[in-house]
Amino acid sequence: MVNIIRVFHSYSGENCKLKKKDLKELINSQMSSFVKQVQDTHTLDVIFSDLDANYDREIDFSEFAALVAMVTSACHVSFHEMQ
Ligand SMILES: [Ca+2]
Repeated sequence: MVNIIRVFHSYSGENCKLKKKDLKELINSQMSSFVKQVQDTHTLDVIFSDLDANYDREIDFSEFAALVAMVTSACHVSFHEMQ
């Protein structure tokens, strides 16, 4: 949990919110094993708008936590498929 918060902070800066480019960097560098690399703008736009629950064009930690939950859930399914 602490690591998740640290990773978020390392990309969010002082205002504790991710802009679209920050989210792209975070996904591509920290979640590349689990989330297909976000290269095209459309995919990034879809992920970003799905997460931005309050439509302020930034991703706060609670919105980011939804992505962590989705990735964790997908990993759980993959884990069972490998057994
Ligand atoms: Ca938001």
